[in-house]
Amino acid sequence: MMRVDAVTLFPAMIDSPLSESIVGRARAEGFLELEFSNPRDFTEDRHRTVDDKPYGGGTGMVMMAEPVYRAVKKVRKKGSFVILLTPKGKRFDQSVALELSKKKHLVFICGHYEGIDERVTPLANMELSIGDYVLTGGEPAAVVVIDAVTRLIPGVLKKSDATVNETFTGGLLEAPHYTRPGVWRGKKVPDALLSGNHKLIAEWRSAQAAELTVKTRPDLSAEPKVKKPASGRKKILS
Ligand code: 6GU
Repeated sequence: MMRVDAVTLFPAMIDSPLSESIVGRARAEGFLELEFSNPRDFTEDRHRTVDDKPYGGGTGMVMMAEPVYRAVKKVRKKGSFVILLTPKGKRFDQSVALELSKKKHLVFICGHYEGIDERVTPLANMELSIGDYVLTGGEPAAVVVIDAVTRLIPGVLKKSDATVNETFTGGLLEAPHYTRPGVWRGKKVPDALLSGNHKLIAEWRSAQAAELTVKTRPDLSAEPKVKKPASGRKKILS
């Protein structure tokens, strides 16, 4: 079981997509407990103000520190792992998903508008981005991260095999999949998959995976199986 709290002004942007399909079932079956904490509920002025103009000028609005701080404090416990979603964060990938899937309690802080007052960033144990493009807020990124993490929680997927052979876990893209009919609009399923020979099928799949990866993601082919230690400064014997 994993507990996740999302600190967001727009909980429905996260709740709704994560109520469907596999994650929806994981929630219904108690593998994932997802709750929301809205900074707007922690304001005290008549207009329940959560944002203000940026100091120094510029476009857009900035989320105020205090309502976010109070919303986080309400849900954070000892042992919580707090993640700030921001395009400035570390790039999210399958290895980060695997790391997060081992935590008992995750708290996601979703910025909206131009971002959150910088002074709340020390609340976070990690800053995460889902890629090099700009979203309207951290909410769609929270959906992506929670989805990728939930399917790694033991018991959520029927065959845990599905999480070891798949794309990225082995550092490669997956071989293509086919299902019935054997011939569809003149297109045949590759012979190897119809052979019933498990060794042949495994060999065909690794060859396909290698070829596909070199062709479309040469950056993944180049990546070492075991991450090299950060280069740059070499350790000096003293
Ligand atoms: Cl985490 N937030 C926003 N606003 N934009 C993003 C992102 C996060 N990751 C990629 N783009």
